[in-house]
Amino acid sequence: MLKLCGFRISNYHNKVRLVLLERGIPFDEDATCTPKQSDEFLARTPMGKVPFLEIDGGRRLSESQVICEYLEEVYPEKRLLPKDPWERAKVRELVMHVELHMELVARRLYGPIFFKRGTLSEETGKAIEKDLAKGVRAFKALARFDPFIAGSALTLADCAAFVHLPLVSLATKLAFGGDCLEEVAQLKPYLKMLGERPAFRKVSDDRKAAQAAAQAK
Ligand SMILES: N[C@@H](CCC(=O)N[C@@H](CS)C(=O)NCC(=O)O)C(=O)O
Repeated sequence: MLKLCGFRISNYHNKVRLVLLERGIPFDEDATCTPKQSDEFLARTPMGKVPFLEIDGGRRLSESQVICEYLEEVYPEKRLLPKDPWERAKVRELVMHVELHMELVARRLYGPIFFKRGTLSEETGKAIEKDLAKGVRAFKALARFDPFIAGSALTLADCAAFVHLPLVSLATKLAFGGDCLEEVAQLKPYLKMLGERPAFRKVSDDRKAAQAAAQAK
């Protein structure tokens, strides 16, 4: 049995949860795992990050993309990576660009913006804006919106885009007063279209509920 460990506000946790739900793969979830640097937690996930997957209570796997690709190989139903090697690589390319050149860059804003942790110097802000502009340019060059970002079929790239891009938009709006993704005109209708799929709607509703519960605490 699979157990997904993390919390439902985490975009990376939600990416894996989305894949599991969309593909109809049965799983348990421990949604109370928050990142820690304790020895006990590091023994379960080596960077102290979430999500991680526990398999049959013993084996563990970290890194959301590695988990999604493991699920792809082990569960043949309703795959989210195309069979053709070129098309597969293009999906991975999109995921990599969204995560490495957009989400990870915007993530440097989350501490000061969302958690009042640290401050954002003008110099750092400018560097982030510059790097994000490159990421957005690359995304615009790669995303097909046909109607999915890698083409006519839903893929892992859509799961990544759905959880990460709204966060990138929000963080840049709050930090810089403007959404760095505003110029990608197809993005809003695309995210709305994805949000109408039951698995995507569920992950989104559960994230909002988890956020409301965290705020109430
Ligand atoms: N590359 C990792 C990123 C996971 C990640 O950054 N998770 C966040 C929560 S959304 C976390 O655990 N942060 C704690 C930390 O960075 O120490 C993945 O794809 O799983």
